[in-house]
Amino acid sequence: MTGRHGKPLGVAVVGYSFMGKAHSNAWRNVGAFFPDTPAVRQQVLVGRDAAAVKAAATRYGWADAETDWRAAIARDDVDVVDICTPGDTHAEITLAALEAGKHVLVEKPVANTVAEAERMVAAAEAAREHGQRTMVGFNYRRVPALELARRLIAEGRIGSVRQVRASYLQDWLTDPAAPMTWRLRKESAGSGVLGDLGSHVVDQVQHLLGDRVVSAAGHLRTFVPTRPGPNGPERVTVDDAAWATLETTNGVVASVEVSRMATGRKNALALEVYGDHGSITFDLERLNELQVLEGPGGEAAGARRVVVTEPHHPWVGAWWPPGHVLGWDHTFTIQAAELLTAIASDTDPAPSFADGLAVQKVLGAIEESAGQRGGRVDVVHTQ
Ligand code: SOE
Repeated sequence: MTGRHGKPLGVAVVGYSFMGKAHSNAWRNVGAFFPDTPAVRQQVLVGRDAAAVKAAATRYGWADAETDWRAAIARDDVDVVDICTPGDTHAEITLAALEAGKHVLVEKPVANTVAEAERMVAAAEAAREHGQRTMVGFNYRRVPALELARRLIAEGRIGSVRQVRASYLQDWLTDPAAPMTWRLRKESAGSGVLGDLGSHVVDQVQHLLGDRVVSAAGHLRTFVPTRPGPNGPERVTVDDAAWATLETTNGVVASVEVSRMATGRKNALALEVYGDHGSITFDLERLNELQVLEGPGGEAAGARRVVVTEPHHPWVGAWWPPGHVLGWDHTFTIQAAELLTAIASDTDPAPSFADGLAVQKVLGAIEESAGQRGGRVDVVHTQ
């Protein structure tokens, strides 16, 4: 299958480090595993360091490298702009790409502020009239086990949900000598672990429940206030860890805990959903599994381990035979496939920019609450 003009859809990825690499791998593989999606051509990889971006482009299979994202967006052979840059540039690049008539995929969090996210939603709505599609890269929505969990919850298999326990813990900042990065500066990252990992968690809470968070109480903490910077010690201006309790429209209470200083935890996203007659739990470090308890059961009741590798499980049929597990990188390939499918079928892909904005509002409420010693703050959704 080809793009709308009979030619492969040209893709530009802006950013070539960790996320740019993950997305490059996705664009490279998507056609092989999802042959019914429109064909793509890896047209151009964008980065500021000419030599480094050129080397990355060669390594990851891009036709060209470019140091100016505006030049990449202006190209006629680019149809999709995929933004993998720090959050402070998301709004500017997105608005320019939409203005230039492109489809846009933007990494999470959608933006650094609610105001920026609102501008992006408005621009996406206008561009939609011209058939342009927009999507936020909450890649954990593409973990087959989590999509199965969402479907089971929606079918009422664990009953009416009362509470959620959600955490996302990493430890790459445990050492106080770990150097400054853009992720630790408010001007580039917007917030610390709250936006980086908290955004995934809040999106999962809302997505798994099909519900919106309507109030939040939060607490933020920066454990290491200065770190070695390029010009000597530099102040860390964002949070290292964050905690929150959230309430949803349907009265579900979720506890959230995120940290990049949880010694020994590498990339531990854990989600536990408790209903009135069952529960579902998930741990990203065991990505192909769900623990499911359906109904109260009898003497031998207990959660059963479901290995989510059957061809009828979400997206799994595109990959390997049962038991041949998937990994973190597959989520990005599935994400690319979902966007391409939406482009080909003229439908709205999810997660939308409005979903990104809904997350941003919750993050904003957590920050506001933390600034007033944890008082509960309402979240008002207009979409
Ligand atoms: C760094 O904490 C990071 O790369 C996040 O930015 C990603 O969203 C997460 O998936 C893995 O960790």
